[in-house]
Amino acid sequence: MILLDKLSVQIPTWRERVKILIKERGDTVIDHVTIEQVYGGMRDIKSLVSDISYVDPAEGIRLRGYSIPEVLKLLPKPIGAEMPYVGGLYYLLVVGEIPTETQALEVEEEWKTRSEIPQNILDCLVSNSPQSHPMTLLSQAVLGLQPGSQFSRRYHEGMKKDEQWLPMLEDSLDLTAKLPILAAFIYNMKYRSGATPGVDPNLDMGANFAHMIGVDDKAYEDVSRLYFILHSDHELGNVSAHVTHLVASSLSDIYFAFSAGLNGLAGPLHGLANQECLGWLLNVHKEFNNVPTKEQLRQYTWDWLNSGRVIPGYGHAVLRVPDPRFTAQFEYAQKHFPEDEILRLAAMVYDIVPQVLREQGKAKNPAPNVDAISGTLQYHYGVREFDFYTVLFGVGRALGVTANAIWARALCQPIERPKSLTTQMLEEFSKK
Ligand code: NMX
Ligand code: MLT
Repeated sequence: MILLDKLSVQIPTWRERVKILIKERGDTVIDHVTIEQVYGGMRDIKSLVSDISYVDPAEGIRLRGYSIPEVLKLLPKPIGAEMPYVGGLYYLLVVGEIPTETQALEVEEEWKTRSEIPQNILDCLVSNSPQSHPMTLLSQAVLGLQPGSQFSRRYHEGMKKDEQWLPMLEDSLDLTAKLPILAAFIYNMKYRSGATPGVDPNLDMGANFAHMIGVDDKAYEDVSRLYFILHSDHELGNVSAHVTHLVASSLSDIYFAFSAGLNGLAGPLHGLANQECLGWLLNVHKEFNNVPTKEQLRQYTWDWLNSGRVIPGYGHAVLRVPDPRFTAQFEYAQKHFPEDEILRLAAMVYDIVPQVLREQGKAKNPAPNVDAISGTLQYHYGVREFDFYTVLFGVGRALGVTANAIWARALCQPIERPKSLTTQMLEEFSKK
């Protein structure tokens, strides 16, 4: 299998590289930490390593060193498609090289062989309350896959530490193969009262997802590919990636770890902001019975802020410029459906909200993040049940966190355990 072959060659060299770095330069100081940071959600403290992606505050994400425009340009695409194979993106994240079309297709084919979902998991999903949020269902379904973990089985049989990445790779391929199908099942069960069309062996992952939820539209196939690629990774400190990494560091398998990561993604300050954001846009539209004037929108935004709430889709813990993942989706929408009313509203929000946030002077970054626009694309193509949007984020995020998890095992990273202090200790530190 292509990823296994590539990793088997790369891992010994990386292990040696890290070993030498720690041995010869392990005492190098890379940061200092303030009391404000300790109380402030550990913002900017450099304490994690990931070679899968890096977020530059002034530029945005680079996946394996490639910017979003480069990723979208360089990855191989299906014939006639505007957006690349998701399998190619996974190859890039795991291996660190832009794949050929054959290599991208090998990942896509590998996923097809692993796509079957045990019936008991589907039965369990069906037995949920109709009120269950789709993220509750997805997280539960991922946990339902846990008994199939090869990592867990091999660990309990007895496995050497330096072999642990092998079953982590197997589990990661299984999980990323099954997730789009689970997501489609949840969508069809909740909103289309019916069975999920099976995986079409002639379609790639993005197109298959569109097919499975009944949106047989070439443009939506591209939107799906774009969506999963853009949401895949955002370095290691964001809640969903960090939680997954933290849980897996105790040698929990990827099902335990990613289910926990999904629970973090379900928070409104993180992935759930995409459903909140579309809800916000639709509320504005409803309130003014149309796209409002700029003055009306400005006043609405102030009233919202003055009621103590955040504007979903704006601000970021690391970024200090418009998120390039926002820009990629915004440009796609402007190109394909410039007349759409919700898009026209989102464009006006992009104009007004940063001005208001700047005037208010609280948010360190008044610019839009990935969630400010993603729902507008989904809504345009008919996926209008916006409590489903964070599930889409989760399907994408699995690609990045599993790539990180494979490498964390490959480099035998230890259990994560930062130190906590008491307030009194911090007070004493501050007097020194
Ligand atoms: N609307 C109103 N106030 C905001 C916003 C916003 N969009 N962004 C930040 N602020 C406030 C923030 O609540 C804080 O207020 P206070 O001092 O009263 O606690 C102040 O500005 C300083 O916050 P920052 O340091 O700029 O932001 P922080 O790093 O703490 O949080 C977010 C980052 C993303 C949680 C924050 O910007 C936010 O709540 N945004 C809206 C929710 C959102 O879009 N989340 C999705 C992020 C991307 N994702 O997918 O995960
Ligand atoms: C993400 O994609 O995880 C979000 O932008 C949040 C973050 O990076 O902190």
